[in-house]
Amino acid sequence: LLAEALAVGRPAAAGFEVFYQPIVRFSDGATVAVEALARWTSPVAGTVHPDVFVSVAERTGLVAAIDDFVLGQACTDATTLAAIYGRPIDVHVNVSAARLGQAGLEESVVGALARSGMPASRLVLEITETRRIQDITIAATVVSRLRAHGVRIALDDFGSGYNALAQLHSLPVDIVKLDSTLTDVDIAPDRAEALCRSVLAICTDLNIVVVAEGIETPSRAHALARVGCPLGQGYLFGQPGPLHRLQQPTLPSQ
Ligand code: G
Ligand code: G
Ligand code: MN
Ligand code: NA
Repeated sequence: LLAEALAVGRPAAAGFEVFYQPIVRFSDGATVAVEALARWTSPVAGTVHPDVFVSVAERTGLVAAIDDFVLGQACTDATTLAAIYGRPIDVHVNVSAARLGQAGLEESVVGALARSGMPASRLVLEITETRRIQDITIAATVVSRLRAHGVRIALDDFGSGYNALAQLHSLPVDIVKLDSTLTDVDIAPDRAEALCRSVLAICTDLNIVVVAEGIETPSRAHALARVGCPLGQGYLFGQPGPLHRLQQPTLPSQ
């Protein structure tokens, strides 16, 4: 079904769309970026959860088509996003780690930037891993080439699964997205704070900016801000939604 939907070459016509979720600065609640997220309403099967279609797409080699659609749409939407927030903001786009070992990613990124006119300095590629990166040397080369264009690289889901400390040794990244399991101060406050504080210290040493994921409650936001985390993302600040539903979120009061 997914192959049929993508075979047409126009994912939007097959029910794909792009949602955006704000990434917020803890200190003043300002939205500094949005993450673009693929959504699919199949004309045949109805709403398909992204975890489902992304993993199917990765196993069947179709994920590049989805990633490129989201990349193109997000770059095109950058002008509207700047109008909504009153200033240019960063746009995060997910890239399957499998693509770092394949040809064509650099061309896709350069092409999407050229067609949209979006400056490379506003684009952040989030490397999302579901399997171990096959060849870390090739991946590091691709990442370096992308960074040479002025694009920034984020390591997604850091601290869970395959996204471990060793990746920071091998890959030159600009941003780390702290996985929500580490930021859950509601369940294990002392351990979560210690883990977040330690990752922040490492990232500060490496000149890497940290975004805390899964900020659902004011207590998580305050704990992360307290340990010095600059940026956060989660349902507290805004659910992923279509472009027209984006608005400035407000930080909860102390
Ligand atoms: O948006 P949501 O949390 O429901 O997404 C589920 C998973 O799908 C997340 O891990 C997210 O990174 C991934 N995902 C969402 N959109 C894209 C996309 O455009 N490309 C890739 N490769 N992964 C995506
Ligand atoms: O893996 P990645 O970081 O790309 O996944 C992003 C997805 O995480 C979003 O698409 C969204 O569906 C989900 N998400 C965003 N904020 C929250 C949150 O506060 N709590 C939970 N459980 N999921 C979230
Ligand atoms: Mn992501
Ligand atoms: Na994540």
